Amino acid sequence: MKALFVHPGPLLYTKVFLRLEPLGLELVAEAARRAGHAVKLIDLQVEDHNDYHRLIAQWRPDFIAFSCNYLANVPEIIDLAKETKAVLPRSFICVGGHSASFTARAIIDHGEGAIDCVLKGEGEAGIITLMDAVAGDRASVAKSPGAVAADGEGPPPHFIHHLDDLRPDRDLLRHRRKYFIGILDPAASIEFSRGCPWDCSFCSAWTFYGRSYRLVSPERVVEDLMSIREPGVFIVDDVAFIHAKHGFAIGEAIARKDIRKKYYLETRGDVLLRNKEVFRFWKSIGLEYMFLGIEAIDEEGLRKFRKRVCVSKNLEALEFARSLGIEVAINIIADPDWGEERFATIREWCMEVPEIVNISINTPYPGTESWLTEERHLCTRDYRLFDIQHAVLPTELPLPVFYRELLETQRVLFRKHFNWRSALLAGSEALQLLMRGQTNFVRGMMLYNKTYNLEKMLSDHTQPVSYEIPLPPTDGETTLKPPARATNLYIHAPSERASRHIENSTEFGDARGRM
Ligand code: B12
Ligand code: SF4
Repeated sequence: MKALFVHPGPLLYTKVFLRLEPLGLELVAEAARRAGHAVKLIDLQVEDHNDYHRLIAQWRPDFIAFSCNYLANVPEIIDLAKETKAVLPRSFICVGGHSASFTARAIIDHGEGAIDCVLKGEGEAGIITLMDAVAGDRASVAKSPGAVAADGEGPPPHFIHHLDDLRPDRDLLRHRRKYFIGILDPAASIEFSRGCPWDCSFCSAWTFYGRSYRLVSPERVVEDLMSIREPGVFIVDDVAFIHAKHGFAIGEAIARKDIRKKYYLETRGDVLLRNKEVFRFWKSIGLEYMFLGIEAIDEEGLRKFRKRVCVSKNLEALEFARSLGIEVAINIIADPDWGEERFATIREWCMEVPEIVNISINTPYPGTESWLTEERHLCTRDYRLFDIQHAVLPTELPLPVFYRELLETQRVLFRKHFNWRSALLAGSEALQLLMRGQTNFVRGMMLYNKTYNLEKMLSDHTQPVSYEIPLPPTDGETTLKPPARATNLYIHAPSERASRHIENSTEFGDARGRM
């Protein structure tokens, strides 16, 4: 079959700070290619809808698969599916990815016949069986593992046999130089591990993989890294280097091969402190930037998010990262109930720490525990606003005042990093990038004010809504009661976890987040 894999368009964040290659989709597309299908991939983060329509008109694929990791992309994908079905009525249209897995039935319903199937879970395993069913007996589609169709639902999705069996088809992307993260421009993405053994209440990374945690072997990582041409590399793992041994083994293999890249990763404060030597070693081989999900600066907030770490540990982690000379960005979650005073306290705190601070908004979304337990009623059900940059719960302050405070806080933080010293530094690095023809970082900085703008944020709330996210079940608390608890949210049943003793004590940890 001719199969087209599609990544949807950019979201707010992508326009300014970073744009990353769609690694998950490259992996799924490669699995289909290996099974003998002709494959193309289009990334609408860097191409537009006209390019998409031109491609389907010329190539006329039999199978079109959209990647839906982000809820905010749901309306765009549904509209594209409907437009495609109108011109290629015999094509098979499927949607997969993180958010699609948690909202599968709603996506089928919104599609009104245009979307033939949502494929839940890891795509590499399910896509082959699904494509076999499409090519052979379409009536058996609804029996494929992970499939949700209008006329039924298959058994739960399977995990792939081993992460080492996978390979992303990086050559499928036509504009590789468009991917960047901050000053790492261009940057490729790579995966060292999959899943997360923690269970924060606002996050769905762990529910998707049934709290499992699997590793890619160092040999396989190095092989992949050697095929990457870009000088910058973003490590997509939810929490990097949970296992010191694995982190060292990869680092040492990289050093032996004398691979020179600059790396960006995300991890937790307690992991950083537990595995100091790994991060020190990684600094020596090119680790330059790190993102730490601090989320709250008070114990109560951390408990509420079930972060299983305390404030003092997080502060100690920041100090350690500073001592290594790694540039750190941290995230703080703003609650819609914040008032002016709270924003002022946060601004003050942020000005005291040298790190780059990112502020997101507390957003319950399908697949998280908060989705089931949040008692406040959603004030909007527009998928496009579920991007943790907009308020979807009622704000204590009038909405314009809340956004004004938020934007002011973000602006203060942005200015903090663009003082004359860093501006000079960034200016000279930007100049070097421009001289190499890389404009992503500079363009992003120029778009800041236009993107993070009060009128724009408010007008996003007044757009006509074609598709509404279904309401959470009303028996949220019951769903979370023992013995089932959060396992009811899982897409993949719990399975392998490398060194299961790590965080084993929290396996069915109590909902109050005791450590
Ligand atoms: C890396 C990452 C990013 C990267 C972007 C990666 C990219 N190119 O898209 C960055 C840092 C840019 C990012 C940003 C954001 N992210 Co993010 N991100 C992740 C993270 C940690 C890993 C994703 C990843 O690359 N995994 C590795 C690859 C191999 O897996 P994958 O992409 O999931 O693909 C697999 C499956 O999903 C599936 N699949 C994927 N596509 C398809 C298609 C088909 C047809 C099929 C069958 C299967 C399939 O098969 C793939 C292979 O197994 C996830 C958490 C997680 N573990 O999933 C959060 C996550 C996806 N992000 C999240 C959020 C909220 C955001 C932001 C909105 C945050 C913000 N501050 O604005 C932004 C918006 C991004 C944007 N597009 O503008 C949420 C999603 C929430 C939601 N329900 O919408 C997640 C789940 C984290 C969480 N806390 O819960 N993110
Ligand atoms: S540690 Fe990070 S990835 Fe894991 S559950 Fe918490 S927020 Fe999600």
